[in-house]
Amino acid sequence: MTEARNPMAGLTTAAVQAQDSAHYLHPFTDTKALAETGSRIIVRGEGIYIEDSEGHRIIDGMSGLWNVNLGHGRRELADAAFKQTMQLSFYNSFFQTSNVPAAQLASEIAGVAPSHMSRVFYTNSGSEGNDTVVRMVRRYWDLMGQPQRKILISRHNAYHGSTMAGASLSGMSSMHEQGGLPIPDITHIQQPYFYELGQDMTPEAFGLKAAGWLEEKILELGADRVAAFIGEPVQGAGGVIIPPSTYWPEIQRICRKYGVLLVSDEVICGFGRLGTWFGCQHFGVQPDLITFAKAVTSGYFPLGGVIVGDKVGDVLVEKGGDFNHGFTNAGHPVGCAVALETIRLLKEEHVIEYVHDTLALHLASRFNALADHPLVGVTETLGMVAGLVLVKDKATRKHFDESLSVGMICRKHCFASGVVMRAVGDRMIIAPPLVMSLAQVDEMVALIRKSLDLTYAELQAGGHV
Ligand code: PXG
Repeated sequence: MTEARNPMAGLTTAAVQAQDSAHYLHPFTDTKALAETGSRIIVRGEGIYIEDSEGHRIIDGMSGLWNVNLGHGRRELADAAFKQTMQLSFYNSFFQTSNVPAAQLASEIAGVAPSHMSRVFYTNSGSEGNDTVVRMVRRYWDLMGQPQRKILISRHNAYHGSTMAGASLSGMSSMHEQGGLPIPDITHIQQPYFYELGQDMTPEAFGLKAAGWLEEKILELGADRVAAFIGEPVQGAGGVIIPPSTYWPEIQRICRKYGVLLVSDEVICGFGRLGTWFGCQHFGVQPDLITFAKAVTSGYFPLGGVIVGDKVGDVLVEKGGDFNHGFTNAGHPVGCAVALETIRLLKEEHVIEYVHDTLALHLASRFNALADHPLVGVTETLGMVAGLVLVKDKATRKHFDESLSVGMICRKHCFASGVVMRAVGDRMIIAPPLVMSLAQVDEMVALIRKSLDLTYAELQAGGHV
């Protein structure tokens, strides 16, 4: 039997679950609670589907974790990794050495990034990318003779990673409570969440108002102390919060007015998710720095980094001397080879054009039709991200009692019905692969509707609706 046909290594599901709960401390997980239910063991992926150890085939509605944009099991990506491993499995970039894929990839990324951005700093993850951002913007302002510009402004309910700086930039109190965060000189403003905060405003007016919170914060702190503003074009882990179209251009105007650097965290939006190479291009803004990770390799190899705009890059290079920051695996040749192949496939198969011109429109029409469901307060989509809010009462937008964990009930029914959806409180979200067929979108949305029906039935049985 080949290994592919024996993905359980001869073990039963229960045996793997026992190893898992005894030894594997999962990220963002209550280990004790998980041990009681046991993990779902995923053993295979093909295209838009994953399969668990009990043989259930499930649509991967989250593209792994917002990263497997080209779908599972692409031979071209495996071959690229294999070939590069045999050619040169690793060499570092620290001591005046480089490798072919790392140099080529930096050039390719500069080619697809906005035209004023020509340099790349590599990391292994989005979190390390954002740690790099913090160090890089502070270094920039030191070199500019303004060392007092140290503060980074982020937003509540943002997600920028789990390292000390990443978690500090993240606007999640549950993270800040653990570990004495945020670190100094990181502060937050309110998020541009129209459905919750827009009240009777138009989306456009609300977008301007929400951007205005940045100006208020800059003035409160003193502009000469503010180094940068960071935001995700669309907040992902926060529940697919899509800002009104007026928001980002106004944020950019404010940053420029006060000389504050603009950082676009594109760990989720980068490499095609919104139907453009980067989310900032959809919203029409030119950031000074872009954080990327995840889909740069379609999730086949851990790789991330920062794309550096020339305003910052020229200063770092011309005046900077050593930048005393970097990771062993920076520019890992195998990861860079996989990323090069990912970009080649995105281009050759016109994936981003397909998302922009066809797939996202189809997803929007099908997903937005769910708004007629009695549980759904609102639906929102942009590119290949979509979210809906589960409400007790559509007219008054009344939420369910938090203790019900209605999102987790819905998520359970999604899994059982054959589609992965992520629950963020009572927001249900998807970010499916960019290579779906239109028929697969229909199949996925039908399964979501079925799961909503099952959730409704369960809530009704419990007397909650
Ligand atoms: N920035 C953004 C915008 C992200 O979404 C990171 C940084 C950190 O990247 P790394 O590679 O260090 O994880 C992310 C990661 C979720 C979820 O529950 C989202 C992420 C990670 C884990 C869970 O939706 N995004």
